[in-house]
Amino acid sequence: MAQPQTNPTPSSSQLDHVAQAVRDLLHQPDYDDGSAGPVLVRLAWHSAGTYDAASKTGGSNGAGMRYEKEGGDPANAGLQHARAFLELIKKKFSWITYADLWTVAAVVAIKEMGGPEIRWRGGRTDFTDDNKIPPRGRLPDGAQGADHIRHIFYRMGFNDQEIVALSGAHNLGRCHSDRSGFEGKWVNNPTRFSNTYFKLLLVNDWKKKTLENGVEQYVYVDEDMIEEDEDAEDAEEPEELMMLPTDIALIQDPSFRPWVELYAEHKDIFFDHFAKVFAKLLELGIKRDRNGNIVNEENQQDGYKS
Ligand code: ZEM
Repeated sequence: MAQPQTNPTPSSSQLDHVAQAVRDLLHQPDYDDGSAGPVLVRLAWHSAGTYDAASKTGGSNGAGMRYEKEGGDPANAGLQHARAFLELIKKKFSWITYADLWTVAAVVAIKEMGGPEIRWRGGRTDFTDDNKIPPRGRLPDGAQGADHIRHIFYRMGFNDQEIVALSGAHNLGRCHSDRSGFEGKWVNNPTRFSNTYFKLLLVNDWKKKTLENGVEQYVYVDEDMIEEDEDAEDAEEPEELMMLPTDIALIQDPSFRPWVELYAEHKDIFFDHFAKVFAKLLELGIKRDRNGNIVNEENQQDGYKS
């Protein structure tokens, strides 16, 4: 029987160097809205969001997205950009595992974009082959509704409050038609972490729109703003904001909606709940010994030998 392997968590001075390197690469004038931050957050989320509590498989240990089996999953389209940004840091600090780097980068990025401090623990190992990578299909599909969201997130061990708090990450970044089929950003300033997403969900009149590619999403256009702009000569074109069907499900579902209302009104509560639930997300499927070192158990070693 193989001895359980452990990988010591990086020291705090080692981590300081990595955190600074992440902060240094966030500013990317030629990429999206000028920041690598949002796509780094999505990388960490998708690396962890494969977790299945029943079989204790998946999760952020392993960095399976380096392999085609997980990296080539259409659900992960676009995340190669995040991995390429972080490859520069991995080259400089080769002692850090990809699995630790991808998760800590999100925590640093969220803080740097104005979000809360999130507890992060290291010690993840990288898979050396693709045997332990779980099957595709565990990540959520934005075209679906509340039942689907619950099915996906209950599988990971989250409750309704945690689902809504996590969804607040859609304050960040945007959809790309060549990645997910959806198009546009949720909020006007998508590189600033805040509770605006929840406010917009509640105040705007969201209308279903079918994009040219046939994908359905919800949009909001401020009609007053357009009329005012017609008179203003060099006014910027107001960009249409969007919501996924799964985002709209949060205001239609009677158990999700009160959390949207709470977070829209109380930014501090949202920040506190988000910090807790994001830390929990990054620890899914990770078992630690008394010293905090990760224990790679037999069931994780065996994995999917298909
Ligand atoms: Zn997202 N997300 N997500 N998400 N997400 C996208 C983008 C981003 C869903 C989803 O389908 C999509 C969580 C939950 C859920 C981020 C963070 C988190 C996109 C656009 C889609 C389609 C991808 C593209 O085209 O590039 C669904 C259905 C979810 C649950 C119901 C959770 C939880 C997140 C973190 C805690 C972030 C930061 C982005 C923006 C990425 C970027 O590149 O700008």
